[in-house]
Amino acid sequence: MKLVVMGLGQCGGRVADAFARLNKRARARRKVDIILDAFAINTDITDLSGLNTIKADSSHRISIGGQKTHGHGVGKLSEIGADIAKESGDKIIDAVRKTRGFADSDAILLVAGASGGTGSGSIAELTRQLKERYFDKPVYNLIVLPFQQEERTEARTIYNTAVCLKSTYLVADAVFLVDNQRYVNKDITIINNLMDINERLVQPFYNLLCAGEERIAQYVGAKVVDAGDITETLAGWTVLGEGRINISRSAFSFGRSSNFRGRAIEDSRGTRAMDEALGELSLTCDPRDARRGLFLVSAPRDEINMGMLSDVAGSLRMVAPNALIRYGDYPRTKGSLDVAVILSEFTRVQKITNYFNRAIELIKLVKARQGRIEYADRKIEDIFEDIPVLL
Ligand SMILES: Nc1nc2c(ncn2[C@@H]2O[C@H](COP(=O)(O)OP(=O)(O)OP(=O)(O)O)[C@@H](O)[C@H]2O)c(=O)[nH]1
Ligand SMILES: [Mg+2]
Repeated sequence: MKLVVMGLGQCGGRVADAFARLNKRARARRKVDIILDAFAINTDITDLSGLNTIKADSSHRISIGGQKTHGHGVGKLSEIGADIAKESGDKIIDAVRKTRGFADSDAILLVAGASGGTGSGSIAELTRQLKERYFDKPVYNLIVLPFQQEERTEARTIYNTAVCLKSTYLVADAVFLVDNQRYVNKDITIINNLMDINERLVQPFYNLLCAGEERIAQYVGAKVVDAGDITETLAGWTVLGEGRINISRSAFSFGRSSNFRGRAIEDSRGTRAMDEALGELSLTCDPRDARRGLFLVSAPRDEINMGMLSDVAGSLRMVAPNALIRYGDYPRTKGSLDVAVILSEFTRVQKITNYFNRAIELIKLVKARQGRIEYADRKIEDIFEDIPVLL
């Protein structure tokens, strides 16, 4: 599957940069292209120049809203981010449309941090404009949720996040949710931590996107996962993860173990990698609420067999019994067995409900302060309507 990736704001730009590196790796090691082009769009010029891999010309690092912000960002005011996206949509879409890869891409992925101003405010509006122009191309969003610390210290964090989530859900074909807090590592400094998080959050896409692009027969799976399988899986709230089991063999052993104990350990590798993938999901959620799922087993060819694939499918079905599950294999990796999993079309995500509830509390508080106390008597569904939509 081939994507065009557009990163909005600082977080979005850096994650798009990580996707661009993923493509470098796919090209160098596997001779396939999975990210046909990557863009960063920001109101902050300094952030644009801090990127490493996205091409440095002005049609790949696109500066917007210069008149409103003088190149310094929108300072968390996502309403301004949305206004700027409304004004700059044409400029951005023109830049993207002209690139070599756009026509050949299977989908567009827009990325933003939910709690900031530029990315959070512009992502839904740009998604809407892209969908309007390219109605036959899926447009997905990847939303990065804030750290717990950010939620504690600033009310605006919760409000922006809720507004962004509500807006993006209304327009995108699917919304990948990535929770920064899931990746926290207290031992390293924040910037390294962010770079580290970015590399880790794009990693599950690597095998998933490469698998359907392989043209060399020995690397094509018995059951291929291609762009069609992935687009059929993606709808609404979506999470993903990857688990890895190292396969260490002694220099003297070839192929599979003949010893029963060794064979049992080998046979359980797939399900163990699936367990790990489910433990590494990009957001804590209840898989029973997912309506669709997909997994891909990537391993050396002699590690993959139909029995193992159906065991892995069985273990996913146990935890996600309400999901229609697609799957496939990819005989490509050396030294490890990887399972990448996507769960999609969630009917309920507790963490998102919490953002909405907390934003409603904030809105009530503000309105009450303004003397509109009747808010206290209104039903929650009615107040939900009052969470603004940035479209
Ligand atoms: N995973 C990850 N999160 C990031 C990164 N940079 C910022 N964030 C998170 O993104 C949120 C802030 O969004 P930003 O992208 O900095 O904001 P912006 O879109 O540039 O908007 P303004 O600066 O307000 O104009 C916070 O929750 C940060 O923790 C990054 O490189 N990786
Ligand atoms: Mg910024």
